[in-house]
Amino acid sequence: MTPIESLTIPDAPTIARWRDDFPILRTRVHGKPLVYLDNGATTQKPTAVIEAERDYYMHANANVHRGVHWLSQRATRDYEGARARIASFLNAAQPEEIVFVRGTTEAINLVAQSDVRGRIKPGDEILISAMEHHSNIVPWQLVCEQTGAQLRVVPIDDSGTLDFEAYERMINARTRIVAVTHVSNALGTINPVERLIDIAHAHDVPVLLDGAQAVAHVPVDVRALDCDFYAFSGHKIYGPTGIGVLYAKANRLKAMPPWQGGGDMIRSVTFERTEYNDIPWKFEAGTPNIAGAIGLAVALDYVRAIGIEVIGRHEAQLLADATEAMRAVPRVRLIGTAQDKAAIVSFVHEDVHAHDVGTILDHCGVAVRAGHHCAMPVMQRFGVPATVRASFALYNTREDIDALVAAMRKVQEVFGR
Ligand code: 7TS
Repeated sequence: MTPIESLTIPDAPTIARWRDDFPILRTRVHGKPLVYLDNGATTQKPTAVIEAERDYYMHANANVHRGVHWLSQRATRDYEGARARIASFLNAAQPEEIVFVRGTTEAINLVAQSDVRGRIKPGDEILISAMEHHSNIVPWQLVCEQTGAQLRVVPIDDSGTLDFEAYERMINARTRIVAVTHVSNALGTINPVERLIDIAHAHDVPVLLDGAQAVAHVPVDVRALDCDFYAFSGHKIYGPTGIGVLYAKANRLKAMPPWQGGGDMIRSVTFERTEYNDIPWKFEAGTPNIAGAIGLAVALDYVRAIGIEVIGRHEAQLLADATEAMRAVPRVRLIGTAQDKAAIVSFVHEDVHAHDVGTILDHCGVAVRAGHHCAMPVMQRFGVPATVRASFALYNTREDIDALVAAMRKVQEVFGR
């Protein structure tokens, strides 16, 4: 991989060209130009992705894996081709390690129910962290309720950094899985996933990484990481909603029982006995989101063409600039100040509730998320009901940060003491 230092920061004309790829960025809201800083919730889509979905329905729509006719064969080729491109993006060993799901949430539920539930006993443990999104908490709580296993939570410090020593202490012979986020959606923390995986594997414990906030911002090589499972959502990496990926090592997928039953996941069915399909189709019951899979592959091609390291470099600059700018805003306190961070700036105003801040920002055309970010335990850890979160993507600019800061001045005017 090219060292990040050797890459130049993309210049303004380059970013302007990227922005042109995203038609929605020309929208005006409340009479002002849209400043879209809610990329942690979902990213906008480039024309290439929108066109790919349109093209599929215009010229290639048919069901997959079951038609002798030309269109069905074409749809199957495009759908399976998308799987191969996604495998290549993640550097998976083979396309069969890519299971199409609705998103990160479904991927984690699949692993919880199919892989973990069957091999976990009362008194066994599931290890997560204190910075998880609800979708990497609740599926494990369900497994615990179903089996009598125990959920254990690795704490984080005041900067939002994982307590690595606590992690080393807490993993033990009863741990059946480690499930941690690669990047925190509420704090921006990038976890030291290589080290976490090394230690888990030394204990023979498989690791699931929640890549929802990572895959669009940091390079992900599942083979270099040696993670057992990697989950992400298409819509957070410039792709469509309703499509996501569970990467899993082939031998794990082979050993896992199906999760949902139905068409396409079988080889043969009688009332006495059903033989299941090979991986990954064993986990893809029913007609899949064909257009979504194709759109996601195009989104990943788009990211690859720009280069994830180039995007990372640009976003690192945005993070540095936004952090400095927000630190200078009176009465604002940043929540999440880890050393290693993705471009997410979460903050509270000491006198104004996050929802009120969000509303004023919206009136200024600035879209942010205000709330608990589906990470209520993170809010509890920091003793706040909610934060305002500005989360950046490749098309954001220094001007977007200036607009955010100007809108914060408006907050001060309206609510300030
Ligand atoms: N994991 C993390 C770390 C997330 O940030 C999200 C969504 C999910 C899982 C769930 O992804 P889904 O596509 O299955 O819904 N996070 C956010 C957010 O921060 N604001 O809105 C959704």
